[in-house]
Amino acid sequence: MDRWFKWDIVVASRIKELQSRFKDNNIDSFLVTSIKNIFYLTGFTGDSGILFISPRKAELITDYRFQGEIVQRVKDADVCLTKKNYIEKLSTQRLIKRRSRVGFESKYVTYNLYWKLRKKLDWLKFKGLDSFIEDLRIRKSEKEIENIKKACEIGDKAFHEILNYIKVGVREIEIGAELEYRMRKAGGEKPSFDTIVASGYRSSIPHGVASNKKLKNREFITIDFGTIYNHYHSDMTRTVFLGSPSDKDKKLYETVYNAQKLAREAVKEDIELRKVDKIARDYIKKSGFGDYFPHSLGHGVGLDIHESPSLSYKSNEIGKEGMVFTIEPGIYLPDYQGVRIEDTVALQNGNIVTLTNSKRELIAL
Ligand SMILES: [Mn+2]
Repeated sequence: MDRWFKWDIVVASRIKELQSRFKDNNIDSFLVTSIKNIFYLTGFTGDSGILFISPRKAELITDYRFQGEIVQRVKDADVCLTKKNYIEKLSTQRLIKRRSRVGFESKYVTYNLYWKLRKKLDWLKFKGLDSFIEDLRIRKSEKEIENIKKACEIGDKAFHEILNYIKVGVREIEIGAELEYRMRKAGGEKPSFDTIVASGYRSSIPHGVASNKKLKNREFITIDFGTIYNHYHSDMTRTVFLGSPSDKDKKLYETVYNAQKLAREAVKEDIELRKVDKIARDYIKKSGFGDYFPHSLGHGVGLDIHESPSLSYKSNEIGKEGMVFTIEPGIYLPDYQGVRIEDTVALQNGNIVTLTNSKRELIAL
């Protein structure tokens, strides 16, 4: 037995926007299988289901585990709770029978699922689109930015609290654990990714996940972390110093600090994002560290920790209202140490708003 929840359809602006793009993509319907994208379009917070979008309607097929408040919160799609296989259930729907060309998320549909779809929905032609929904996600609403901002504030607070904790002899994993615990206590759902705490020689690895290494005097400690609030991620990196830094250490830090500042100051609406990357990169090059900044300047942040836009020399994207992304130059000297400074920023009302606000000047503990 299936159970239906049918609402008076007021198709949400997001689903409506997708429907308006059917024609240009040469499709007459779209099948959403990524659970994050289903959440984005309907507010569904269950962890399994499929969403079928026809030119005028949307139907979410899921199961009884999500009955009750999860289903009640879904907007702009009829919901079917079924005991059948989702694809089988979908294949019997009137909504899909009349369609002929369905788009699907080629980035997420597995080879197995693809063949199953072709078999069960054999009257349809399938067209893989790799960023149909992601193209919408790139520009955030005010509410989405608020969630990211809140996640960033939780990170700032936790970072401030663990500064007292950073001492000679403490292990990197202890710093990471303490930071994650404090973010949880402040309302963060879980870490955005495996917390990076990389001290001394390990700070010259761009992504050194917290290890058993003990902190020593005269070391940089790179801490890169974030949390999730209402499904939205934060991302921040600070590099602190234990003891008193040498002139070489100071120059290393200052170079990254200045490059990050120049890049942040350059962000504005309609700028080519590749230019922002270039500004930071040129400054680092001019300072003599050109060979030691091996990654791109930044990435979009939202429902995923890494999403569009990208800030790199290859980027084709232009800064637009509602975009949220990181600015994170770093210099990693092999057999020495490294420094990275990262903030999450938003483009709002034509201006850059920095959402992570922990002190950026060198903190020597
Ligand atoms: Mn990042």
